[in-house]
Amino acid sequence: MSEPHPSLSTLGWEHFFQQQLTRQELAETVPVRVFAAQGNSVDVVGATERSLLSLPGRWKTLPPEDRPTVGDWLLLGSDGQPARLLDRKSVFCRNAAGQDTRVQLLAANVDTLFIVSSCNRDFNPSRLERYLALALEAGVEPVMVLTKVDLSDDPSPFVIQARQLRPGLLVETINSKNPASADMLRRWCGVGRTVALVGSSGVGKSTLINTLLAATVQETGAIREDDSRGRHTTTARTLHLLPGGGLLLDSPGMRELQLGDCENGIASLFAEIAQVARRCRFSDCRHQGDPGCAVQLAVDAKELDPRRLNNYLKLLNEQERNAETLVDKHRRKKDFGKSYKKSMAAKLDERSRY
Ligand SMILES: Nc1nc2c(ncn2[C@@H]2O[C@H](COP(=O)(O)OP(=O)(O)OP(=O)(O)O)[C@@H](O)[C@H]2O)c(=O)[nH]1
Ligand SMILES: [Mg+2]
Ligand SMILES: [Zn+2]
Repeated sequence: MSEPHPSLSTLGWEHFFQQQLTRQELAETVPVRVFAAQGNSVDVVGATERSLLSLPGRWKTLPPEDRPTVGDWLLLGSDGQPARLLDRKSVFCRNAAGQDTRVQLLAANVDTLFIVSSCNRDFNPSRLERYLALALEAGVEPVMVLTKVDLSDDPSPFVIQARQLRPGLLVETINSKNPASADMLRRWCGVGRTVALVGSSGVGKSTLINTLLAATVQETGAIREDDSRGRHTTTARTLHLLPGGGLLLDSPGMRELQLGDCENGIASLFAEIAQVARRCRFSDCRHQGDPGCAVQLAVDAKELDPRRLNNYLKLLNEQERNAETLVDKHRRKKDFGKSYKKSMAAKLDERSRY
């Protein structure tokens, strides 16, 4: 017996997407959600079908941010081919790893980000701050999920450290292998809600997804004994529909999360530093031994955490290194804005004729 197809709202369809369609598109196109995207092929799920499509030639020349990524909504034309990519509610991107300075999209239309870390040697506050900055930049609610609580004699130091990363941050401790323990995460997995799981390799993202799905859909792999690191078992980003509603996005543990355009996310995450920095003598103070630096004074007085200051400066530097890319990106955004406005004007024009 084949499984019943999910409704569009189960897949995360909402007014925000619906209102982007012209009358003609409403009549002639079919919305589908991208469950996986690899190269030029996209695995899409709609209310009546699931199919693996090849992107038509014209999509291949588009900049990465205008091509479909996992979580995106696409309109399929009457020929069954992708016709248009809908505007995103939220998007995660990073600068591609290594020398490549291009932007790489990680996921779109995510409601909640589970930042997964385990209660062991792999726990690293500065790395978690990268993910937090990413979530805040995208306007997506972050939840810190600390796994392997069953292997820890006392998980409380990890919880305390995680809570210090951001005032009011939600921190959950679980055993990813235990359904009763993982259940507490279901409150973020309501019908049509999309949760993305990120974190280093081996922290238990795929294990958690299997447990919540009550099925083994994702392969998992043992971590290395010597340093608790994972073996990069998951290699692609994929969406999974939970039987009771909700969508989970598994992703490969990242070796390197190079932050791209993340200025606002960083400012929001390190708000306490920005607040003290207003008292620095010079408005362009780098907080690195500059005269009259209030931030340095606050660190000396133990009012600011030196680790946080270091990470803040490091992430800001990363921004500057990526500046050239960002200039390109902003130019593209501007061009995109122009064409978007033009298409919106055309759409409104079309509507006013009915
Ligand atoms: N005891 C215990 N083991 C866990 C827990 N979570 C994950 N594991 C184990 O940790 C190992 C790695 O889990 P995965 O789910 O493959 O980790 P991942 O985050 O998906 O890793 P990548 O796909 O490499 O990014 C597996 O052997 C899991 O069985 C947990 O909460 N408790
Ligand atoms: Mg995995
Ligand atoms: Zn300063």
